[in-house]
Amino acid sequence: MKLWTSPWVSCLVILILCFGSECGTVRRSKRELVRIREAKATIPGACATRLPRGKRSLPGLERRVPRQRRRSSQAEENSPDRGKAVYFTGRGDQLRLKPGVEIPRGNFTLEMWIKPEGGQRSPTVIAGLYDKCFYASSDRGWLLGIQAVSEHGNRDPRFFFSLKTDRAHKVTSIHSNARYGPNQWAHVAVTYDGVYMKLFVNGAQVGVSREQSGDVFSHLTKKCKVLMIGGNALNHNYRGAVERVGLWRQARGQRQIIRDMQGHEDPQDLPQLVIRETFDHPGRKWLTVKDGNFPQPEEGGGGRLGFLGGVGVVNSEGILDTTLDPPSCGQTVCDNVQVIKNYNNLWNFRRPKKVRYRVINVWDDLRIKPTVSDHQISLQHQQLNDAFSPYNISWELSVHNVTNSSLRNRLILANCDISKVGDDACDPECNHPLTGYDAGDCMSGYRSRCPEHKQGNGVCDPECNWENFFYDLGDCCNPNVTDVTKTCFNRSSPHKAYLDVKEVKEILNLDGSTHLNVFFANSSDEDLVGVATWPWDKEALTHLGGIVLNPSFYGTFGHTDTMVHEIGHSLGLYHVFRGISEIDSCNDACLETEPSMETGDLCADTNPTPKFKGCHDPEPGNETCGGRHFTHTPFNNYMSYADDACTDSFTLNQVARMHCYLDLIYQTWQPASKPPPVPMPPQVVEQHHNSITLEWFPPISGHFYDRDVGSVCDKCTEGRVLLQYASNSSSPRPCAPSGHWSPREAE
Ligand SMILES: [Ca+2]
Ligand SMILES: [Ca+2]
Ligand SMILES: [Ca+2]
Ligand SMILES: [Zn+2]
Repeated sequence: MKLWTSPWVSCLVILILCFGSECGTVRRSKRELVRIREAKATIPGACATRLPRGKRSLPGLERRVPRQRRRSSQAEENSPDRGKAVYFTGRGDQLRLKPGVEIPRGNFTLEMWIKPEGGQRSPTVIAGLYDKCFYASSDRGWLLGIQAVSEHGNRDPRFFFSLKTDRAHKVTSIHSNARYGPNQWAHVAVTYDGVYMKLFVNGAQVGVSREQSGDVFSHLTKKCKVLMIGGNALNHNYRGAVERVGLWRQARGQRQIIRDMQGHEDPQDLPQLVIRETFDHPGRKWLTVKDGNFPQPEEGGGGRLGFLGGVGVVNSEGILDTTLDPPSCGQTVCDNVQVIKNYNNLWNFRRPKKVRYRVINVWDDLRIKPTVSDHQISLQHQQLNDAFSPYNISWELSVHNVTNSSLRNRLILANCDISKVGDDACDPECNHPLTGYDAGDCMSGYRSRCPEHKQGNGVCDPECNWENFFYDLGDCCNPNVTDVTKTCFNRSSPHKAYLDVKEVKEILNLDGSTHLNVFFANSSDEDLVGVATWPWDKEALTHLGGIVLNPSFYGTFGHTDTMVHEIGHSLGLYHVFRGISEIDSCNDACLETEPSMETGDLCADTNPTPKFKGCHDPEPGNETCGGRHFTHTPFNNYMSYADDACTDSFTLNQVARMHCYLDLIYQTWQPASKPPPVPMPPQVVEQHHNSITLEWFPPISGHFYDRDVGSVCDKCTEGRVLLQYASNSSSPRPCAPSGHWSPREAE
């Protein structure tokens, strides 16, 4: 059905915040047959914490914050001196602070609300302090602006804060952690306290440096300093709105900045305030540049009322909130209900995907004893593809052979962190004869006697091989006197008889971005059959990612579904019993009472079930959060704990999740790299009597498909804006007798 002839539609491409789990949690799932042991422990040197399953990791939480912090907070809207937003055109409406105002020489804070348009040049200066006397050192002072971080074209533009004190030899620049959102209001603040320079966006500290020190300038050069907003003399001008600029002679702390952002003003702070510009009378404190004008009030600024268009939430500026939040029990955009429904309902999201995996087979130096046989590899490969091919996922095998007796002959502990060996607490996952029973930790009460003459006598004496005798004064870790692969229990010795999986992965150092790597661990713990890395783990695409399998449960009859199960975890699937048996408390956001895409395993087509190994519904038991009878439970599902004879399928929701994570995280494991899909249809964000504005969601990965530099913007108009025009559109609403449809009907 035709709509009116040529309505224009502007394409506003809104960028999404980073999805990466920069500060992600390290979580390991395993298909243990007996017990779950996932103690809380801090991984040294990383900001990662091991959390019990069912608990959310940080990235999901962090990503939800910006929406709450959007400008529309009550305090801000009601603040009497909120002032008005002015619009800088980028052409001759920059402002210079009048000479009478004393610009802070030392500590300072500059903060403001801004709504930058897309397609700014790099760099763009929003505000800056310049030196008009010393042309040779024109970079003295500081700048707040927008700069492309990528070297190719104008990609990945971010807010930056740069500073060069009069004494410094070079400039220091810090950038925000993610690209800016065009046409979205953001509160930006930069502070300097003589030691630290910091950049805050929407109240969050996103950059810090201590490269500069001391005052920004001295008394002597005071008269030379010029503060400008909206651009600079080099025409690096800013296009977009600015509101409520504050300049302080102190480095404000994060808490104060958040209060400023919310519009609260503490009268005690006011002596530190140099300027609070609300743009009601800009001519009082500011001068225009030569032949320039004052920036005009923003057209329709703040007054525009948005409306809901489908799933996206449109804010008061008529701009979609394109951050697709996961439910509180989820982690990423692939846990968003609407996204997964689209993957579920639209076949083209689930088009066949071929994925590479690599089996790491370690041999002894004589090449006699592989970790897994060719027969195992081929049988498992066949079974793997049989399991996944009905769901349009196929696996491409490669085998990486490593010849290394020292690795082959050592015990590899799949789930024991090496730092726990000999830490004076018995850790069952580290308890094995070849670790000397957790270096004695699991032998409490056992006291061996070691005659002094045997210590360090060049023979490894088992009765002396304990930590308190320094492992027989080194005898038992000396490869010249003993078979260290049997006797060396000292975790700090390079000859120790065991390794943890992380050490093995470090030694092998195999790229995790090209293949799903499959490692083997001859675990101490016969119960442990596999460990996987979640797609949101920060290791997922590194040499520390991949899955770890017990070779006895790999390519052996009746045990081939273990790998299917572990790969399910790698592709973002939880255990079907997560919502009942892997929750922290009955208040846990993941508790699954009814099948739901927002709780438990985030799949509505797997009924809630407790952890259970049988091939039938579990008998009524004592569930902590209300004793219930679980019926039609998904015991046949690969993500249950039933054995191979029972498991045979994934559900449609699970398949949607796996395809989504393959698009979101694992593009590089697939030989045919495609542009990441856009998970949502465009939404109507604005309508006038003869036009509507649609907004497109960004691609699911947040990364736009790379084209050759230079060709990206050949369709752009001035100012790097891309316009798209619709020539026809349709509506399910009936046609009015006049034959004309209003935009209302095009929603
Ligand atoms: Ca221990
Ligand atoms: Ca000895
Ligand atoms: Ca479920
Ligand atoms: Zn599992």
